[in-house]
Amino acid sequence: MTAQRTLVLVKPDGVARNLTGAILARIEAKGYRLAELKQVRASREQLAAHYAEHEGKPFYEPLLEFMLSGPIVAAIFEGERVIEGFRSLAGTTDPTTAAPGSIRGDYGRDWGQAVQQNLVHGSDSAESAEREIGIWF
Ligand code: DAT
Ligand code: MG
Repeated sequence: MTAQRTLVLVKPDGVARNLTGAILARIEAKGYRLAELKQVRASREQLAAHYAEHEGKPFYEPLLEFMLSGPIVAAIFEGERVIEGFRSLAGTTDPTTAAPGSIRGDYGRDWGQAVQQNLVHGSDSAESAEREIGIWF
């Protein structure tokens, strides 16, 4: 069996704050293998596919606007249980209260736009990972 894969996005806030290297270094330091990496400007179509589960929610449009606001770094990381491992490393969705020691907990907070600016995305299941990898790579 090949190692599990996950899609990681460094969102526009992380790229704009020059935190891409620090974030990727933490994932590598935990032991996951960087398999693919690129910087992209997302299209609305890509984001609509990526965030399809959130369509219709009050934060959906602001979320897409934020994700369109600047470059994104997309990566595929590999390793045993990388999906749950990266979600743990990322921390909970709200960066204000995400645990210190996590990426969101250490680098993020509320800047006045709710929880949108939380630095990273990570797939939440094997099915999501394969679907999302197809959208970005
Ligand atoms: P996660 O990114 O932790 O998997 P999610 O899939 O529930 O969280 O939501 C996707 C993104 O949408 C999240 O990273 C930030 C934004 N978001 C989620 N809930 C929100 C809310 N209540 N208000 C504003 N933005 C929200
Ligand atoms: Mg999610």
